[in-house]
Amino acid sequence: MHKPSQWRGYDLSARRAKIEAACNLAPVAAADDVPVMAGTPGYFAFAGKAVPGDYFTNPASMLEYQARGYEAHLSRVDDDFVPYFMPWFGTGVLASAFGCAISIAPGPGNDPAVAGPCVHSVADIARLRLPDPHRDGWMPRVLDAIDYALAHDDLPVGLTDMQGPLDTIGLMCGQAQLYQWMYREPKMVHELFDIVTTAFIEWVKVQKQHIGEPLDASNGLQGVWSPKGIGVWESDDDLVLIDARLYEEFVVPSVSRIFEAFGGGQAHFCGNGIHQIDNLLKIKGLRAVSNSPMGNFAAFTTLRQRLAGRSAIWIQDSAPLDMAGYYGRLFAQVEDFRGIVVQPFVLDTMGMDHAGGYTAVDWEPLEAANRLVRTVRDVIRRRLAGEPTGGEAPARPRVPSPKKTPEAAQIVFTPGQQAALDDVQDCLIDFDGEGLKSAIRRGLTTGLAPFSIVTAGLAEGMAEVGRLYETGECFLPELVMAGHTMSEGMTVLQPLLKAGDASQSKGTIVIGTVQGDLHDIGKNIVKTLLEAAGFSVYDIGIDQPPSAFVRKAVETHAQVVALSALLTTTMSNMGRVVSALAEAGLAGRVQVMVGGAPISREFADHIGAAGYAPDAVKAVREAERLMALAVA
Ligand code: B1M
Repeated sequence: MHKPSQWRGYDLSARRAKIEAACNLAPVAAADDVPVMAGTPGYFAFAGKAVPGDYFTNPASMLEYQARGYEAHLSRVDDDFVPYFMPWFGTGVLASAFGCAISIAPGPGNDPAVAGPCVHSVADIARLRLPDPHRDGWMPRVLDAIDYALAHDDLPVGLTDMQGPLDTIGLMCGQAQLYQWMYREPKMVHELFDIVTTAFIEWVKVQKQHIGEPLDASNGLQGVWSPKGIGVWESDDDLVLIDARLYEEFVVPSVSRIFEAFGGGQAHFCGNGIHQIDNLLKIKGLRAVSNSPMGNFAAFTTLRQRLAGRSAIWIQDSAPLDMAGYYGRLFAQVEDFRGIVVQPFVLDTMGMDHAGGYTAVDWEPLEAANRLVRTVRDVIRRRLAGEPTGGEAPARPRVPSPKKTPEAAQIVFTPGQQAALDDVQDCLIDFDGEGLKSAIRRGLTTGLAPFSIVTAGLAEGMAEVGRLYETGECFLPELVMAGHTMSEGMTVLQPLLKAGDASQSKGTIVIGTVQGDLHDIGKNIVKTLLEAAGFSVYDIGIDQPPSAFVRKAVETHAQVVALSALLTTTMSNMGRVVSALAEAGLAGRVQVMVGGAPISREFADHIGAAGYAPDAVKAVREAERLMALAVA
């Protein structure tokens, strides 16, 4: 590998040696032994102030932006960062090569991402072919950027973003669909993992050939120079969404294959993945885990304790606003800093709060980076000296069990009816669609009203699944499967409800993700559960402007418009939809419900949205409440 010891006069070898020691789990005697590197400039466009408009279309522009940024970084920031050119084209390059369209939300500060699934059926899977990196999707752009950088600068060049097979297949199929197939079509999903894993390996090999780096080391893996033994990086963000059994069956063999091909590797995820620790340790060749704890100090402590001595851990949060408080709490219980690499991204306009949320900042990134590095080293120094770090790990609030709904609590059922309702709930929780239909039919023969079967049977079963979801005893695939099973049961009840007493409990909902935002996993779950509960739902997709919501609401005579957003930068677009509905004369007639990780009831109040739900289960109840409010 071409491994210059200097770049533009800055010595890189000591930095590399430090990272190598950490990755080899060498003992840490002093704070300075722990590599600390602040990622500036972010190669992301997200929250970037000065990313050029032609960043993704002109390799010269990308190279110039990064090289200029790294030079400024090296001259000002006293850290262990090893610069390299990151051919960054967002998170959908591999999926695009299988046929997914890529879109870049309009406006500055947006990154390319998959615009929607490209696999809709089993037949689509049979048609998939291994991509040609010189022809398919956005792969040629990555290779062009690599070649350009090598020809025009002596900056080392690293790999593009590498979403792993789980994330990539989620993007290709849509996560909600994938999770159902994991249960219903496991053989087909194994085939999908097989072809995507092969494509992943081939894609990394082609990039490495162009770069001229060995298989088992890299100039750069998502921000970090990587020594021999860590040849590849794969993002496994969706591991937080699925349970350990599914991950072990589908993902562990695939990631093991990848890491074996590159002499070892590093797996990344954001958030709390402690339910997957045993699985991570089963991955052959796992040398490092990169994690954004996102303010979950207890989960990080557990992860750290379980990985200690077995794998390095790269901490990859966005830079926190309260640096001393954040790292004080994060490291409060770390006994041994072996294998720890601290690698925050200092974004130009966003910082992270203690809860992992993002808040606008007006800091000068290089000043913030220097402050961050000094703070982290000081916290580590205090911890090593046995002094308090200023952070006691707080107890995380326990999720309360849901109370029975008033209707369900008030109605008294005969023993036969109660037995039928129990069967309905059991079948729902077991994802047994056929059994559920039979249980519903049995319930009807005991004299149960269809609406009672919905509220006291299906809704109670869903509430139980929701409770298990909130307490981490089940995960998204199970929520999706329960929603799907409920829809199957509803096929028996729907015709009866149409003629019967519960027609007012249904209504029309337009749902979508707001402009600038391409996240749709949560929105799709909400949609599934709303449909399962008997609403007519029109899904207008992701990245939708206010006019699209208004148009669809008018066309479908919707009573509720449901908006989802995952990015702090796109939350404000929800307010624009509220205004657009008012301008179209629909205020009051159409109620707005908002949701998504950064959204709160206070925010909903602030933008004038009557409805808010923190999760998909509560979204159904909230939609029912809003239906009653919508003025005909
Ligand atoms: Co993105 N991403 N992402 N990402 N991503 C987050 C959200 C982030 C927190 C990661 C991080 O910083 N560590 C961060 C956002 C920071 C912020 O602004 N607060 C982030 C970022 C920065 C980005 C990019 C900008 C990264 C980049 O390219 N530079 C980019 C953005 C592209 C764009 O949108 N323009 C990006 C891209 C992606 C992927 C494409 C790779 C992928 C999305 C795939 C997809 O959606 N099809 C992705 C993913 C998967 C995530 C994480 C890992 C998971 C999000 C998720 O789906 N959660 C996330 C980090 C994390 O949380 N661990 C992250 C599961 C889902 C079920 O939860 O959507 O909250 P959620 O839905 C819940 C509730 O919120 C609620 O019900 C759902 C189920 O209970 N709910 C509603 C949702 N909508 C509702 C509507 C309602 C009611 C309830 O009524 C209408």
